[in-house]
Amino acid sequence: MHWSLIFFGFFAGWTLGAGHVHRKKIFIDTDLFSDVDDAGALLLALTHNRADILGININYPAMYSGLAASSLLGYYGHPDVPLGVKRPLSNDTYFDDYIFQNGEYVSKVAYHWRGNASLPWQDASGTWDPVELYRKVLSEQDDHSVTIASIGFLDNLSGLLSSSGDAYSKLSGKDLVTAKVRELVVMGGSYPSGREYNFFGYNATAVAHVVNTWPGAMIFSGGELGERVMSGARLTVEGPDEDPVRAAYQWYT
Ligand SMILES: *[C@@H]1O[C@H](CO)[C@@H](O)[C@H](O)[C@H]1NC(C)=O
Ligand SMILES: *[C@@H]1O[C@H](CO)[C@@H](O)[C@H](O)[C@H]1NC(C)=O
Ligand SMILES: *[C@@H]1O[C@H](CO)[C@@H](O)[C@H](O)[C@H]1NC(C)=O
Ligand SMILES: CC(=O)N[C@H]1CO[C@H](CO)[C@@H](O)[C@@H]1O
Repeated sequence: MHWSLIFFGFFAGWTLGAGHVHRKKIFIDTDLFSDVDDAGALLLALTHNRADILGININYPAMYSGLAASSLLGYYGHPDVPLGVKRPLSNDTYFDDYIFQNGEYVSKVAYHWRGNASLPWQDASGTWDPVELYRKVLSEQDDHSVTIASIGFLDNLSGLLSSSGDAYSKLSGKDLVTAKVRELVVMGGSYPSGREYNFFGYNATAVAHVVNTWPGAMIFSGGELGERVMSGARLTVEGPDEDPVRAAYQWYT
């Protein structure tokens, strides 16, 4: 993803009954791999008292992305949140061959915070298949209760839409989405027109499939919204020394 602004939008937007903290049920689909903003988004989501994180899927097939997410989940006190990673798992790490200025942070967060991870070091084979995880988690939720936040590529969501009934639910992927999902919030695209990385950068066919066939409400947060929003500066200066996302911003920038 490129901007975590999307989170401010939907955390700020919901209503509270008097005295009740409504915790929004959120499933996050992220490309925690290259740009550090996905780490910033996970920090916000995992520490926000009104977010009930049901699961995290990583839509880039990289082992270290899964390990880093596992470290973040453990560090922020959510070791039980289930985690999926797109297959086949590779040992790819990010190399910035576009402007050569940005550093790799994912394997470093995974390594330095491996003590907080539920996964064994250098082995992400215990993570879920993302489509299976979507099906399991959605089948267990109340109807129309889940917000899916997509802050990366849309391949796994495309896979969910194409899935058929399984041990978790007899419903097809589309019917499962219709029954359980309240809204899909997508950081992707540019509006009214343009070219944005999450849409063209990996598999545009999967993007078109999701955008054209998703059976419920969709909200799009375009690249233009976050283009000039620089995240992480204050965290890197004032954040706790031991915070993994603070370190991620330092390594990346
Ligand atoms: C994360 O790991 C560090 C170092 O092992 C440990 O001190 C800390 O308690 C762990 N945090 C959590 C939330 O498990
Ligand atoms: C990734 O690296 C680990 C540790 O060196 C190794 O066990 C594994 O086979 C590698 N996986 C791939 C797909 O190359
Ligand atoms: C891209 O997405 C489409 C639609 O989901 C899928 O059929 C195709 O296999 C994907 N291509 C790659 C290279 O992953
Ligand atoms: C459309 C697509 O690429 N879906 C993928 C989502 O993730 C699962 C699990 O890794 C893959 O098997 C699918 O191919």
